[in-house]
Amino acid sequence: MRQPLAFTLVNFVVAGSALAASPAPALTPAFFAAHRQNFVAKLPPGAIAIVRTAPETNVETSPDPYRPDSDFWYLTGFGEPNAVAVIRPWAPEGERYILFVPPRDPEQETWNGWRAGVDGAKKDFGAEQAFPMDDFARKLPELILGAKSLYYLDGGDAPFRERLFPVWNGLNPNATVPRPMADAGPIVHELRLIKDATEMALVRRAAELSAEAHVAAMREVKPGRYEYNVKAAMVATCLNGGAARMAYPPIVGSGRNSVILHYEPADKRMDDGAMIVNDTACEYSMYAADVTRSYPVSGKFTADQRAIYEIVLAAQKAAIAAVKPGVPFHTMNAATVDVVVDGLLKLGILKGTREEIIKSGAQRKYYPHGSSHWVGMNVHDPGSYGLKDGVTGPERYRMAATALQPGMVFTVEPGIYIPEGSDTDKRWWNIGVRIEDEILVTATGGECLSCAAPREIADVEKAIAAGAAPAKR
Ligand SMILES: [Mn+2]
Repeated sequence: MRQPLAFTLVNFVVAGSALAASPAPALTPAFFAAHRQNFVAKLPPGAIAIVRTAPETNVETSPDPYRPDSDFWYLTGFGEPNAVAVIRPWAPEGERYILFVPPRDPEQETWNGWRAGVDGAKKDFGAEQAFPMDDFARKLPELILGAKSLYYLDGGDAPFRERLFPVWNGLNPNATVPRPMADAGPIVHELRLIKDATEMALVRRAAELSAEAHVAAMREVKPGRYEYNVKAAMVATCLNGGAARMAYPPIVGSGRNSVILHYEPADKRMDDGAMIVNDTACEYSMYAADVTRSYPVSGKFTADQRAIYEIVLAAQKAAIAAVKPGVPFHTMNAATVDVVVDGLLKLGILKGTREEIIKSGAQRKYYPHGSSHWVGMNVHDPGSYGLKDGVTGPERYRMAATALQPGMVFTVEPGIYIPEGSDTDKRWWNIGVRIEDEILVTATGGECLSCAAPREIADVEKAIAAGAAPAKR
């Protein structure tokens, strides 16, 4: 019989695909202990942290395997639902790290999988103490006794938080204001922003596997085939490479769907002459990738498709070239906007001067999103962009002030989308192009993790030509 551990921790130590270059590192309890140590170092003296994982999913709510909350997993490595971590740095040794977990239960395990149980939580996950989850409410008052402030994470389980607060405030029934408490999210998210060596290897693996999937997808492209053939090639490559799931719902849109930023149905026949935007990537061992390629169904760019594509590619390269430690996050977006505006002016799709257009934001008609976001355990990782309070909408792209540091990972993904009916020559209609890669900040610049997916026109055309198989449904 397999040990319970095999379904929890080892669940994330998936054997590397034979195809991909970077080996997957083994995740040890020390990896998570280091995250807890860094977290504790950021807590104020006397604080207690209570961290809940994500609510359980089932076949009705998600077709994918259960995914623990990213923050909870980052701190614990514990992959089962219905668990809570309690961290009390000020308590005596042996009472500082406590896990509440689903207890061993042969009948329940037969339905829903192996459990680590209370013993496994101590032995395999480093908990100094562990209890069945059902004991949490009863033990909570004694655990919070002596804590000066509460740092919590509810893992998306709002009822958990609502039950927690009255207990915390109930410690002093005479208080007229709530006792000090804060969302622990910003602290964990700041840590997650800088990837350690193991995390870098996982992000790299997710990006490389996704790049491999994009090559496989290009081989599926041919007039008469369907968007779902492209999507299926992506999903097959990710899962064959050991991904537990996709990093986000695949976006494969051709023709008029190529100008929809988040087109999900993938049910349309791919017609000769149309462009495809394929924004699809794998999640590997809890780390996401985010990669987009765009190409013509015919396998050969028309002059007009090429003209738009070359602007987007030049914009992406300009932004990647600008990456280095110390520059503010908005640098990449500004670099893409300059190139996109200049390119659209040259084609006559925008009119005026670069300065006027950027000031009025007129380019947003065809380039409506920002160039970059953090990537990590989540595809839109929650690290801070260094925005002042109240900055919303497209201003965010211009104002993101966080200075780049080695170990940060983000996308560079300019795009141009010209919907039918746009105020342009008809020949541009329904051309959508987005090129997206993941960049790791190094000591000297930016390293593209996903650029093994072809993006030069000649390379893209070659990759599509390599898959001249007969049309299928
Ligand atoms: Mn993205």
